[in-house]
Amino acid sequence: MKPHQSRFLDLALDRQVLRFGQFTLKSGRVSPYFFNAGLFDSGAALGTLGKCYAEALDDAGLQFDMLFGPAYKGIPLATALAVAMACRGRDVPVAFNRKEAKAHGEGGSLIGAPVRGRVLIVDDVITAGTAIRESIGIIRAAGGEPCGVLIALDRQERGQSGDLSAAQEVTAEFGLPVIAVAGLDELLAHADERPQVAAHKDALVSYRAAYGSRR
Ligand code: OMP
Repeated sequence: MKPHQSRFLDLALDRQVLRFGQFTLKSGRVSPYFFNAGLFDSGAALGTLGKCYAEALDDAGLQFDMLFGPAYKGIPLATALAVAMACRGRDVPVAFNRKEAKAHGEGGSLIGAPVRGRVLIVDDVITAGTAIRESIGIIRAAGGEPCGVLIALDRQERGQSGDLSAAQEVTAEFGLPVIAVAGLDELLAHADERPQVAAHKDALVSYRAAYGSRR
């Protein structure tokens, strides 16, 4: 596990972004853990998260022209990454969408920099990939070309087609790399070092056996 992955998981645990219990997901699956990125809710938390995203991107070496944060949770996440990148000397344009188009004032459903060139989608978590598919459509309709997806946590669950994870399906279907700061694999590795995770390791392993990707 890389240092930024461990820092990210510790932050998520400290801030209760990562919680254990029984949670019904958008997919209907009942999960022993949930990742609520809305609880990265202070400047310090978003600052650390932004740096973790930036380090995951460095590792991946992906080329892109701008960032897109899907409403709502992706908005502060893409912004945090943009600020982290600016602190490292790259001023990257950032845009995001509204869920409901605005009919007055500047109008439209996109906010921020014009959507063009190679667009990196920045979001919180991928389970079945529905949210990512929506973003791809929004970016293309606006004239940009999605070039990849950066998420905080990859739950590494099977998508719609069978053995592949939802992230692997997005790559297979759209040719887009999906980069995650950490995945269920890293969370399980972290369980061996952090007692608050260790207590839930068996439940996590059973869940992965039921719904985890097989490749
Ligand atoms: P997919 O659209 O199925 O990939 O699921 C992503 C969305 O699921 C997120 O944007 C959240 O709305 C929600 N979610 C979480 O936020 N955290 C989780 O741990 C799991 C889910 C989920 O419902 O699968």
